[in-house]
Amino acid sequence: MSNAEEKGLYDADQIQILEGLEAVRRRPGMYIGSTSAKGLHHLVYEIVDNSVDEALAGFCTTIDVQINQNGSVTVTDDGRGIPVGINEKSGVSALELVFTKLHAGGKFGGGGYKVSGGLHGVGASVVNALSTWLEVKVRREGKIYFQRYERGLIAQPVTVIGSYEGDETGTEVTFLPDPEIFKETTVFDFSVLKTRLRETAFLTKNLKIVLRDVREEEVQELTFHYEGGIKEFVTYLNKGKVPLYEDVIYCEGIRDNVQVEVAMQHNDAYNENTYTFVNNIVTPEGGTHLEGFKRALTKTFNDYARKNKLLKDSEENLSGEDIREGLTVIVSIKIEEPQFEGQTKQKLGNSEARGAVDSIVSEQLTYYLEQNPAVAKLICEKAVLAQRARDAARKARDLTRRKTALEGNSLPGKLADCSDKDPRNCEIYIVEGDSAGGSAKTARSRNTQAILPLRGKILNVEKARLDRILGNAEIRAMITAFGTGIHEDFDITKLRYHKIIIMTDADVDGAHIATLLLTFLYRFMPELIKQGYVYLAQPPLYQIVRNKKVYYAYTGEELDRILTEIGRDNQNKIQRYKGLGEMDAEQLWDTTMNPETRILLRVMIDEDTSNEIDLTFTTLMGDQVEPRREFIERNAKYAKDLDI
Ligand code: TSJ
Repeated sequence: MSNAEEKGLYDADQIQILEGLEAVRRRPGMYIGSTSAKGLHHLVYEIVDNSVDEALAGFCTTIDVQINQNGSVTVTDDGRGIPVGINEKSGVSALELVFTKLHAGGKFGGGGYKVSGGLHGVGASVVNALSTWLEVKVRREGKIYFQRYERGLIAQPVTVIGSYEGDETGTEVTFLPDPEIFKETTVFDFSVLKTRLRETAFLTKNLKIVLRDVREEEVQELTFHYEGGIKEFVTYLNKGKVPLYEDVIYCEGIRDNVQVEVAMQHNDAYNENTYTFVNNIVTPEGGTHLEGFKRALTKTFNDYARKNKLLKDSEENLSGEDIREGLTVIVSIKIEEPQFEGQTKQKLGNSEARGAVDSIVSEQLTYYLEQNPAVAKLICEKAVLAQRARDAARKARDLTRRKTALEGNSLPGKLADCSDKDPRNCEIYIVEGDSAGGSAKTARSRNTQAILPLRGKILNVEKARLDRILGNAEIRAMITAFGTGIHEDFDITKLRYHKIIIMTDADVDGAHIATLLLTFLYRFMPELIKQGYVYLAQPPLYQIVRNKKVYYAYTGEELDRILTEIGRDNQNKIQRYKGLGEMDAEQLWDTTMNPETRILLRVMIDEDTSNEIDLTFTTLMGDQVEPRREFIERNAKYAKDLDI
């Protein structure tokens, strides 16, 4: 081939590359979902997934992810190193193809190797196209190869930049996301990467993932390394709860080209916590793998319970829900060509996955139960109790339904309702304690502000069965006051107040009560939170009086600022508020309830992380208070500047 011909071919290739990557830059959302913070973080996962594939293939033990000072991210693994040899047909190195060819996922070239274990998207070229620059270093056969791209185009061809002794190999990729694409933000969030990488480590037994952030002087570093894989994931999820038995029950196997892993353990609570994954990616809408698991679980336990007389002949079969009460389970499958269906294309559709999970779980769970009769008995007994509670709850619910039908909208006696009947103008303050409730009733603007005082301890809905929850007076009062109904009866158009404001003391107990209330809302009326109707009132922490002028501070820093401003001397009278009850009606109005001057935090569920949120609630509803507070703060945003 002549030089010119060679050059021509190369140019043609470059044009093709250009066209492919241009398409990515033109419509980035098509390739990474969005260009929001979520899409930004997705870039890291696209790169890391390549290393995970290398680990799954058995050649990589450690992945190192570092957020650099300049905002770029470096991913390094100790795998075989991306092949650098020139592919005969295309005349281009495999390395270059990885970064320039879209969907270079399949087999390519005559070498017979795949760029991936076939499980992941292999979106390296997509990341490349969306980066201001990207650099790759490969260590192979004693040489260090280097290449640099800018906005997807080759800025420096593959060059050997060094050599080394020994037989270590690996790949290192550094990229800087392009702010022209990621207009909202190009700043990586350590805790977002932390959650996802921890999950990846749990899902890939024995793989060690190190996450480091060197942007601040104080370097943060975390290592995730779980020998037990998803078994340890279940233990982690059940932390802060009381397990019903010690073992994490584990099943694994391969059938019909579907690799199946299931780990589960019951705790003494009542919620079901099911997490399903396909090729290490969470499937919040479930699908055939989940169906297979549920079918196996229900059938295996009913068979066992009947055979061992834990369920009498006269009794009804246990329902799946009964058996899954208090169950934490991970179903993780790996499959070559996952098919996703449903509106959001998040639901697994492969029918072979149903059968594979069903048969593997049925077989191994049956064996486990026979080997562990004490555990089997505990689970069956819990399920029988759940069955009875379910009957009782159905009756309680029928009763509430009938009641509202009979009595119309009879409101709770403790509610001081507002006179305006247009929900858009109305707000309801849920107030902790009768005395604060009294002040609030005096202080309020009765036209638009309703007050519902709650007495005593608020029920933790994570720790009670439905029949007890629906029997709780405070919970019933909230349900009737809001007007929307709960669960499948929920109807947002019946909402009687467009602001539901939780007002509790500004201390640890107050934060605890707020969390309990939010948990109730999240579990029974999640749409209220999702659609932004729920707020936290912010009572001040300090009152400062100086020369008859009154100031309020909502934080320690604010107190400091005010004192600096007005002078620090003995003319200041500073009062620290411990509870709402310490304020009189006028002070309460001025500081916390007057729409002109108050601060409200709107409680929001970040849609980008809503997959994680269930996990947050269940792991944090243990007995520590601090993480809860942190959780509230993280999910509540200042609403003062919002249009409210
Ligand atoms: F794709 C990528 F560039 F984004 C990327 C790939 C980024 C990082 C951090 C790592 C990797 C990667 C790729 N790590 N390990 C590999 N392995 C291969 O590409 C590889 C190596 C050897 C062979 C072989 O058959 O000899 C096959 C493959 C696919």
